[in-house]
Amino acid sequence: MKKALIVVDVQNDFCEGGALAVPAANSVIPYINLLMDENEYDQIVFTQDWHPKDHKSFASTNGKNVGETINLNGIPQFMWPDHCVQGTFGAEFHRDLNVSKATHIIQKGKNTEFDSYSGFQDNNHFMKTGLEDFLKYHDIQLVEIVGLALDYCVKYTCIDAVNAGFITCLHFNGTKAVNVKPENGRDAIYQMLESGVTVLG
Ligand code: VGL
Ligand code: ZN
Repeated sequence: MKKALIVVDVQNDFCEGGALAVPAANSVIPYINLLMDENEYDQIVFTQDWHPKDHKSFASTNGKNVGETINLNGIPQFMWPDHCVQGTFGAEFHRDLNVSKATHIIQKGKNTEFDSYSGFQDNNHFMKTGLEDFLKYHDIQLVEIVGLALDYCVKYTCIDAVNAGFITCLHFNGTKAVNVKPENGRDAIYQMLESGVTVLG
């Protein structure tokens, strides 16, 4: 059985001091490095939030305040601070993450009009990123998922992995929530369990 590790969005803007800092984000990095050192994965895929500077998920692009929700192409869109702008320091992987272990990188959120929490597809389910094809091409049957943020990109990546037919495991010790509302991380775990994600640790 072939296994992949998917490392979601461990980028400077989501880490301590970043534009969209996830509380205690940096604590996932040593855990993820240890997993990668076990050398038990056939593929290690990193996802990277990679937005144009005028992305429509940014409050600034729409003249809105951070925390508001707008309608974007028919679906609700939370207004984020500018983050992970292509080519900036904030979009780079954290320097403590062992990036040399990655066998493939998926960049997402590149279309100004659509946000993309999942590593598999945008939030409107309009375009796939190529992650599913990559994993299936390499005969991956099981995926383990870690990274940031539990209640956004990790959650949607896990649920799409199940729906694409992969046995899907979340490492609870390898993820942290944004918790815009304090219960968001907990609710995300329940939604993932209901969808058929196995939660480890
Ligand atoms: C993310 C909010 C906006 C994430 C990305 O990686 O969880 N969250 N863009
Ligand atoms: Zn984003």
